[in-house]
Amino acid sequence: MSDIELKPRAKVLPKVARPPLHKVILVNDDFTPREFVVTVLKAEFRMNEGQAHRVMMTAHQRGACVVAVFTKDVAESKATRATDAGRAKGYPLLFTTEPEE
Ligand code: TYC
Repeated sequence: MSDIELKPRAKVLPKVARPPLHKVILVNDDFTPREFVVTVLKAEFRMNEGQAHRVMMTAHQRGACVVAVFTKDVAESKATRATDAGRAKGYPLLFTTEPEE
C-alpha cells in the first residue's frame, strides 16, 4: 500500500433534485361572474382580495393568467377543485396546468 495521502480537491456534494413545477392557469370566459372568480381564487389559492382581483382582471383582459406554481400533483388537484367549484354553479370557469419551462 502507498503511504501517500491524496487530498481530495473538491468536495462531492450530494445532488438534491428539485421536483419540476407546474403552473396553474386561469382561463377567461364570458359568463363566470368576476366576484365568483375572486371567491374561488381566495378559497383555493389562499389569496387575499387584492391579489385575487388582480389575477382575475389579468385573465379577463389578456385571456389567461398564471395563478401559481406547485408540484404536478398539487397543481392538478387545485386546478380540478377550482374548476369543479365553477361547474357546481353552472359556470364554465376553467383552470388548466402546464409544466414550467
Ligand atoms: N370575463 C368574466 C366576466 O366578464 C370574468 C372572468 C374573469 C371570468 C376571469 C373568468 O378567468 C376568468 N364576467
